[in-house]
Amino acid sequence: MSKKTALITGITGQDGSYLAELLLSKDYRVVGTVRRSSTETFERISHIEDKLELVQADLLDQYSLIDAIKKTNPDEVYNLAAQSFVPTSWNQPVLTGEFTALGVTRIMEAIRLVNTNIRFYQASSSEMFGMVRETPQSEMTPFYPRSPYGVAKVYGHYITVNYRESYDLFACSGILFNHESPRRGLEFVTRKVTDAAARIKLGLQKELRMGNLDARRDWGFAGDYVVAMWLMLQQDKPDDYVISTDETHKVEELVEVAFARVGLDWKEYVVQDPKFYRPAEVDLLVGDSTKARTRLGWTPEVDFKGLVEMMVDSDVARWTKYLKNGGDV
Ligand code: NDP
Ligand code: GDR
Repeated sequence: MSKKTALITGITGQDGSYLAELLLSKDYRVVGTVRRSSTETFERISHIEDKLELVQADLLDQYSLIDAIKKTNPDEVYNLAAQSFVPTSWNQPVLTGEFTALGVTRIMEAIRLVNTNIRFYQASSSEMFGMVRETPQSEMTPFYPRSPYGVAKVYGHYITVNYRESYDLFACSGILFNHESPRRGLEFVTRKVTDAAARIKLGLQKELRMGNLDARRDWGFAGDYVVAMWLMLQQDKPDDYVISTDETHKVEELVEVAFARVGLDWKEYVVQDPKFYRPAEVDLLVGDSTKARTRLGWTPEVDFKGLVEMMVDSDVARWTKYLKNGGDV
């Protein structure tokens, strides 16, 4: 049998890099879309770049998406690209809607025009549950998004469901709860905390300014979550799945575990700063991933403490190398 081809939008992001590694290990031909920038943002895929094909495309540009799909002829398309940082969605709500909502329609239109046999994965989010209507949250829980990002993801989810029902596309929406890794962007809370704990331990930073420490999230490991994305596209029928650890922890616990890993008491370093509070907060998220566990046979392998410690250790190693090399990472 010939190799399967997967096309990943957002390959330069956290999830794109882990998914590319997974698919390469399964002997896929892996194509990623990248957008033009004055400096390359390929840090997360530099270790596998020679095994990937990269094509230029932007979620804002319909023709570039059609062209990318036509030229590369994928069996599977994973739409991971988005404006993914919740606070930015209040500063750039229209752009967030263009990327994160309408971008999904553009890529599905490209699939519909080029080849309706392509299997499609949409990166939906637990942020769609927002002010939660029930706890824990499952595929049946109504949405109540609390940010322009969450609203845009609800659109992305429903357009995926609608194209599946309108055009009989094999289109799946993965409703993924927060997932993190040493490759997480530095502005997200987990990485902000693990990076700061490492820097404070090594004398590179004095304090950590934080927003709401009472928010609760269901945090898992990105490497586990990309397996669920792939499994969704290997089933007989397309469907939507919640992917989560089914455990919730406060931001305060995250800070405590991260600082404890480097032998520090977080209370001596963490300062609360109104700048990091959001206009509307999502207070509590905890998933019910029973459907994914029973139908896909998926289970996460890394737990909360293991995840935070993995990230702290990685940041300590990175900054230790920086200091050893006289300020060059
Ligand atoms: P990242 O922010 O790390 O990566 C986002 C990717 O999207 C980058 O590759 C970025 O490219 C690309 N991108 C942004 N805008 C455009 C555009 N206009 N055209 C083409 N590419 C674009 O996100 P994650 O890897 O963490 O998340 C992947 C997806 O999953 C996102 O859709 C996110 O919203 C969603 N999600 C994430 C969760 C999480 O906890 N991580 C949970 C639930 C959903 P560039 O490098 O050029 O900026
Ligand atoms: P989230 O992730 O908004 O859940 O979206 P983030 O890590 O940004 O925030 C999680 C919670 O931590 C609280 N918080 C802070 N957050 C940040 N970034 N910085 C701070 O200083 C800080 N202090 C407290 C927040 O208020 C929030 O409650 C992520 C993204 O990856 C989305 O793309 C994805 O869809 C969802 O997860 C599931």
